[in-house]
Amino acid sequence: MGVNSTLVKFHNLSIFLFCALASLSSGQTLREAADGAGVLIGAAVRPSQFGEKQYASILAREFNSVEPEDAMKWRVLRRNRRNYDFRAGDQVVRFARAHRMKIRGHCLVWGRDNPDWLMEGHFTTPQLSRLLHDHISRVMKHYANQVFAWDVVNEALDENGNLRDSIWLNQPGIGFAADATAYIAQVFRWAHKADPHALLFYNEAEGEALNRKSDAIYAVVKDLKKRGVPIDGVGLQMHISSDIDVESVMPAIAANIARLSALGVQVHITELDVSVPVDSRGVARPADLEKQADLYRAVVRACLQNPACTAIQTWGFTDKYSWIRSHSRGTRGAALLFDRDFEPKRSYHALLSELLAGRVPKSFSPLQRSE
Ligand code: 9MR
Repeated sequence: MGVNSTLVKFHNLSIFLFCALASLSSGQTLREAADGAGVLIGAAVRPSQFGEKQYASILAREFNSVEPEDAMKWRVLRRNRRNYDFRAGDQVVRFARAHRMKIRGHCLVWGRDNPDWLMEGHFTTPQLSRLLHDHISRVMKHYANQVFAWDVVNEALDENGNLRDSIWLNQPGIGFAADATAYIAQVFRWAHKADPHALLFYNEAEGEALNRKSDAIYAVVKDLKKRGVPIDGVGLQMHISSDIDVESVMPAIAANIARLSALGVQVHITELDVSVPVDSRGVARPADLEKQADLYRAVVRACLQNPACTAIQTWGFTDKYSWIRSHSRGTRGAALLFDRDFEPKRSYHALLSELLAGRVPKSFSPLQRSE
């Protein structure tokens, strides 16, 4: 190992120790720091884990907001056509209320993860339209006054920024296949009617920086605003990898948040995780965990810089439970703030110190509709 790389490692280690000590001596949790900064810090949760003591206590201590990772999806709520099964979603609501946390709802309209009876039911357009309208109304009314913001539509665009074929758009769709975003406009209107107080979000993947996809998201939101559609925000998922170059990507993310906020919508970072390469035992290299911490820090900074970026949510919080390992067939993982033994990682300390650094005061309440 050369002298330079030893020096770099020593430098990085000192920064880590400094941040860790600073956050320990501040004695503050993410939740307290986020309350101070006026931003929501959330995590996607699995209610089946609430009985696990460490899981529940860290979640309640460190976060002021939760979102069910799967419990409010069609697959879970609509196991069969006749009944709505709110049990898992209600568990999330009970946990959040007991610990005074906000709840984001996810998600009402998505082409994926729908039950077989729906996907294979050969429904006609009028039948599908009725089914979706009924779903949005029932679910939003059930969770009215509990869920403050909903991902109404999730991932309607493909990687090139074109509308994805889906049961809701054109297979056979709910009746608007000829007019690009009209089906999105329709479901936002239904959602607003069902719960006029809820904040309504369009949630999307891979559109965080400046690229074809984020251009398309921008164009869709601009168009919806022009049509007077009640949309309050854009969810930028932020599933990113430690391989990306923090220096070049972060200015683009900040610029993207800025252009969206100029349209008059809020931005939530909805599904943040930073995956790193792992070995067969799921262990990551320290250097990658350092890069990961830098990326967490930079994402939080990009959000806090803009008063319209009002929530930062990670997709889970412990490496014990994350979608990444199975998704990457075991090659990546360790993407979250706490390790598999619930110990806070460098990324935790990076995020905490960034939240403690504070933010510009907001000009509106992030929890209410601004009309
Ligand atoms: O993490 C979620 C996993 O448990 C589910 O099996 C999967 C399919 O419903 O969805 C995962 O979450 C996705 C989220 O709902 C939308 N954005 C991408 C997320 C990761 O795939």
